[in-house]
Amino acid sequence: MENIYVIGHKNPDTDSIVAAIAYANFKNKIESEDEYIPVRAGEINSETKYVLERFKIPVPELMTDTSGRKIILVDHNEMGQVVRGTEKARIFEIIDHHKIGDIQTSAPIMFHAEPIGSTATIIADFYFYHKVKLSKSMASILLAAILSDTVIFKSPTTTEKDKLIAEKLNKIAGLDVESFGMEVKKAKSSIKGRNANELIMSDFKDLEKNGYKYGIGQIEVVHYEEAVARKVEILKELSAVGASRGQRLIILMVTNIIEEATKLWFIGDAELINKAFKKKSENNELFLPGVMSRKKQVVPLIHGVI
Ligand SMILES: [Mn+2]
Repeated sequence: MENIYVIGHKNPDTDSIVAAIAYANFKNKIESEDEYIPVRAGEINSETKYVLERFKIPVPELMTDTSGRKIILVDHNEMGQVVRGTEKARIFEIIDHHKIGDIQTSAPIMFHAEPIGSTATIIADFYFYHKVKLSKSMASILLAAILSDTVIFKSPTTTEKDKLIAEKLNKIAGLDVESFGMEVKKAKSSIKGRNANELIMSDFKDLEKNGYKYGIGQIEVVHYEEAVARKVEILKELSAVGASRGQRLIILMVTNIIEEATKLWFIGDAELINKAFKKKSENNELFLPGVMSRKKQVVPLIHGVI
């Protein structure tokens, strides 16, 4: 019997944490040879805290170094998003819904990637496919993760499969999906009582293309006012965060989930931003109607011009 740790990305979001919990639980149910343990790669955000507390699921232990460990990666497959020591860990499996990144392994592994809205969708599908029983609380947190990552099915990353799996999960969870989704999103969208650094880092990704280092944070709001009132403070902190990470461009997406639009605030390379979005930014800001997804609507455009 060996311990195999299931871990999501740094700056974990709800999908990353729930995927680790649900996949470890799934593996423990279908095999008895090893012990699968969910762990987290960082502090959980307010949304994840709300979801786990509501369904009485314990917060996974923190693991900041995986060297020498046996691990399974969920919800990421890029070296920029792993914790320390991963190059010295043994990766057994990867389950993800992002583009294929730069992780290399020394042995063949199970690598399951699908271009869909959330890792939770893939994992819930495993339960259904293998007819493994899902408890009400496990079905509920998987549903929460799908609603979180797809922004209640509004994000362009949403697929029919996400909706279908969510529907199947809700046969067990028995929730009002739309209002449950709003409750989940609202748990994260409050910016009151959080300093600029916490806002930027709450859902932040370090990115790199051809040696060009940049970073994108994202916050979701139900109206812009509160964030706009703090724009100067936030831009100042963006600048500090970028400098400390050696990034030439640093972005915060302020995404309005009701209006389905994003105010993109940034420090650095305005020319690159203008070129990527074919629009002229003003006062370190670009308004992007219809844009909600960092992965699908922002990163590819920036990579297109780097
Ligand atoms: Mn995800």
